[in-house]
Amino acid sequence: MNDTRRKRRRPAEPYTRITRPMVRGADGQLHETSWPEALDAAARGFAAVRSHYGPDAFGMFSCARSTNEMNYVAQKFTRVVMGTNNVDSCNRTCHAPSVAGLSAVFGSGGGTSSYGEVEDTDLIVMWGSNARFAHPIFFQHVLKGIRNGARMFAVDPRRTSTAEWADRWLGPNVGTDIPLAHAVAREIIHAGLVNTAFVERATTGYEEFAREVEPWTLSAAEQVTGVPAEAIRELAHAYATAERAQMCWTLGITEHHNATDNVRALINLALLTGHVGRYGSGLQPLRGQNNVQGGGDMGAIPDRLPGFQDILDPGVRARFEARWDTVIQPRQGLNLTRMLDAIERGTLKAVYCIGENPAQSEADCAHTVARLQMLDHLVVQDIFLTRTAELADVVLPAAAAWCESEGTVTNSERRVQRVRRAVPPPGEARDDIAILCDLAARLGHEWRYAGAEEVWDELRSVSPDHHGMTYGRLAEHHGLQWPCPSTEEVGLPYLHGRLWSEEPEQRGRLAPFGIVKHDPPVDVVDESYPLRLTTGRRLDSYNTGVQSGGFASPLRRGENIELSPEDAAAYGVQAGEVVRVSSRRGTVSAPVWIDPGLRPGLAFMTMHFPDEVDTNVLTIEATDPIAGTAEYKATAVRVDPIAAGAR
Ligand SMILES: Nc1nc2c(c(=O)[nH]1)N[C@H]1C(S)=C(S)[C@@H](COP(=O)(O)OP(=O)(O)OC[C@H]3O[C@@H](n4cnc5c(=O)[nH]c(N)nc54)[C@H](O)[C@@H]3O)O[C@H]1N2
Ligand SMILES: Nc1nc2c(c(=O)[nH]1)N[C@H]1C(S)=C(S)[C@@H](COP(=O)(O)OP(=O)(O)OC[C@H]3O[C@@H](n4cnc5c(=O)[nH]c(N)nc54)[C@H](O)[C@@H]3O)O[C@H]1N2
Ligand SMILES: [Mo]
Repeated sequence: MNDTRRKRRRPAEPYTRITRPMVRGADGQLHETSWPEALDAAARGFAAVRSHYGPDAFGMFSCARSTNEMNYVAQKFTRVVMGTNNVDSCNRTCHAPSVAGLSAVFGSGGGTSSYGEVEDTDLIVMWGSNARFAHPIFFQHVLKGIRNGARMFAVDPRRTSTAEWADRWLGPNVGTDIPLAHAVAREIIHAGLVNTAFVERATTGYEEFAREVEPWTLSAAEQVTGVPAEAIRELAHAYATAERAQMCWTLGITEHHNATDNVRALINLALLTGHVGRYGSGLQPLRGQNNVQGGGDMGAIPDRLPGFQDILDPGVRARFEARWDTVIQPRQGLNLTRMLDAIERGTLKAVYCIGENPAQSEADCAHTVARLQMLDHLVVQDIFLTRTAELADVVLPAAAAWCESEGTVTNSERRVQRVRRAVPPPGEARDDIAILCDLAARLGHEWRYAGAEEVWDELRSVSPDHHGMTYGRLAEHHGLQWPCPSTEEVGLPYLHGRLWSEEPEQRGRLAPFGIVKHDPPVDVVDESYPLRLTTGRRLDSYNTGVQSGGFASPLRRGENIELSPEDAAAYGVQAGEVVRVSSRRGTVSAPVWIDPGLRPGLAFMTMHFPDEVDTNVLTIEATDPIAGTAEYKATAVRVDPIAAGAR
């Protein structure tokens, strides 16, 4: 197996913005060209695939860093111009399990609380979330909450920067969150701390749930999770007796092969204690990219139309068909994971990839690159020449939505906010929506949007949850939270208050407990691969490093394989020494960093520095069957010193 893939740039050489369109020539290289030629080439390829193989041979990867308006147009392009529901985004790699779990319980995938509520709560649980690094703005609210007297528990295998701020740190073994949550639930039940009024009024399936968690005594859970029984007991009592409590989680919960079950296990705790549907108490999956919440809300996912409306509902489809003058396929499309599978099966032939870098961000990325190379037609629209763009037939230079475009984005508290064009895009780079519309026109659909606001007003006309949010009102109120069905309303700060209603008919559909079971990570730690590698983020870098790699930072230390002091000693390796890290899929080399926050047997890497180390060469493609999210958080690896002569 190859030791890191072919290097295209020198590590120190930053990505530079792309300013002219490019088309792959007969010589196999990408060449700069004019916009009309690039758009013609892009459209020609899509038309050819559509006519030879049918609509479902097309797939759209939409951009969670761009605006709501762009995501609305991208999914409309997929459904109306190409005639398929194969549209998705990076939500698949992170919080799709949160959306699946919350939707199954509450009928809606959004976080239930507002950021401000963590300032006014008694207990904050950060479960599998390193918000101090990954959600620094939200973390400011957490710090205010702590200053106001809230206690914080952090649940993370690593003693993270977030854990440093917590009153208590629980460090479970990777992939043991269900036993831990079940033991918390069992302790709450046995200590008589269940909120029986809420359970009886608002939930279903309690008896079966209580039976399911019964074997998870504190000591049984201690054995599997490694968390001392007393610490589990303390978390259970703190959560159940708090007047108000916020359960926040992120990828430590969702990047697992059984992630939707993990999410259900945390939701169960809120149902048991009534910590949902009230001011100050709620469930917060802190979303990843700046507009990943909005992308899903806009229908840039395979199972929902704009306004998170179910594609399987004939009434919903009929309304969109009338509005768009089209026929929508009465079935869910493929999610990103399944689209990649379909490329390998030979049924998906063309991909339009907007602001996504799967060649680097997907688990087992060497496999993903091989799949992308099987496509008949790959169009990449980005602001930088990414690894994925380097594989494309056509590259279209986009304006950066966050500072060069008009539109809106939606954050984890469901707040829709305006973004504005502050600077012009470089060179010939163009707005994502304008590019999409030019391609639609070449494929027979003339959409004449005068600007982002017109797109937004079309969305408002089809999405009841967004109806009351005009651009004028968004500016006036500094953003509004959905649902906001009329221009008289300011949106809901917290969701599911209905579950507390005295009137059965106002409670609506009750919230079911999830009956979920422990299922350890797929990539087994054994004698050949004795270390558990988990991957994640650092404060100073962003995702695949495309946007953060180009700027010098005294903080940034590049990729490392982070080891506990004990393991470094056992392997006889020093800090800074370059070692080989191997998994069952590949090998990379990285310098050692010694982190006393890691326990023996646990290692950590990021995915921020592809030119130094392609971490996803190591990770496993095992995916959650419901959400399609990969188990990035649990890889089995081996660390080998590089023999002096071979260095
Ligand atoms: N600075 C910075 N901020 C970012 C990003 C970035 O790249 N850089 N990316 C953005 C994106 S797209 C996202 S999705 C978010 C992600 O935000 P986070 O989810 O907070 O980030 P991660 O570091 O990936 O993972 C969080 C923690 O999960 C822990 N963990 C690993 N395995 C387990 C487990 O089995 N159980 C539990 N309980 N915990 C576990 C890890 O040790 C890690 O500390 O951040 C967003 N914000
Ligand atoms: N090992 C490991 N791998 C992971 C994860 C992990 O924890 N561990 N986390 C996963 C997660 S949560 C995520 S979200 C993914 C992230 O995976 P990706 O979304 O593939 O990675 P990003 O680096 O965020 O890429 C975003 C792209 O959008 C482009 N872009 C930015 N703004 C705009 C715009 O306005 N318009 C257009 N057209 N393009 C724009 C950027 O240049 C960049 O190329 O990685 C996943 N991969
Ligand atoms: Mo993410």
